Amino acid sequence: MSELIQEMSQRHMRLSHLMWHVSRERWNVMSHDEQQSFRQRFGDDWAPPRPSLSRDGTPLLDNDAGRDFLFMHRVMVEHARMVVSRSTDPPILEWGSGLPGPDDPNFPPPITPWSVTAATYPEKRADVWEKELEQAAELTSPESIRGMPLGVLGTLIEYGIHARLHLRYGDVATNGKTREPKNQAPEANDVWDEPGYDTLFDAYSAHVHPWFWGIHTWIDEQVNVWERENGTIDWGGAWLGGWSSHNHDHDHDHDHDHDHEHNHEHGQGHKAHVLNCEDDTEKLVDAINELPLYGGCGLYKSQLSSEDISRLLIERPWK
Ligand SMILES: [Cu+2]
Repeated sequence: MSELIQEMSQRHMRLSHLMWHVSRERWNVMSHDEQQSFRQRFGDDWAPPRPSLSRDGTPLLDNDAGRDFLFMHRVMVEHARMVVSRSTDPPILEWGSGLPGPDDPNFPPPITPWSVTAATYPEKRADVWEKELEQAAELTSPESIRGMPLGVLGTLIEYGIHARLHLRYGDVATNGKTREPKNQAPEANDVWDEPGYDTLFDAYSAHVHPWFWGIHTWIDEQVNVWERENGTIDWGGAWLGGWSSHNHDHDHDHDHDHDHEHNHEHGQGHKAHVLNCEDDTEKLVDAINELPLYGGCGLYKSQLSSEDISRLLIERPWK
């Protein structure tokens, strides 16, 4: 098994990724008192400064939560590149030069089990997907990105094409499992921590799936487009939750030719962020379980509709 999959399927990594997503999505559902008691029990680290959804589940466009989304996943991508660079693993899957088309034979949407069909997930249909890709191309064109706040870009991606990519490529996990409800921490149970629990439907496992890196390297490339159009980003204050990152020097001693067009310096002495979390898994489990449950919808189901995104791209209310 690859070192990357081993690293990503650690219980600690899984809990941190799930916690990062659910705390910013569920924070506004808690009352002020509940938020205070959460802070008292678990400290401020996982109390999101910029929740990404309103109380009723609407994505928030005006508080820069989308900037946190872009930064945190950029750090995850750097961490993954660092892990493979110091192992004998192949490079991570890179979609920075473009998302797979609706009929790409290498990346077919899984539609086999009864619960994972094109009827339940319209994203899996080629006609629907063609339109999604068109809209993503429009959203991320230089003309559209010029003058768009970074946080707006992050939110339009997170609750648009990103959520739909998870659903399009989501499948029953390799170990045959599906987990409900999706925001609750799983009991300590080897089933959920097996490397084979890798479904893109669940933030507890999505980052174990190799296509996760395709999705997030494409997103990361859009951040590079943003910088070309609007200037260099200062990521100061972007939220990583209880994860901290430090710069890690490493050499690209296996000079894979995947190392194209990163916006940072190439070659020796390359610095990558490395993720680290001091919290023990018991604390993370308790904190996740303290958050209000999702109702009928789970992670990656909260979305901005394509119609909403089209309207926003015309009205550009952030201007
Ligand atoms: Cu994520």
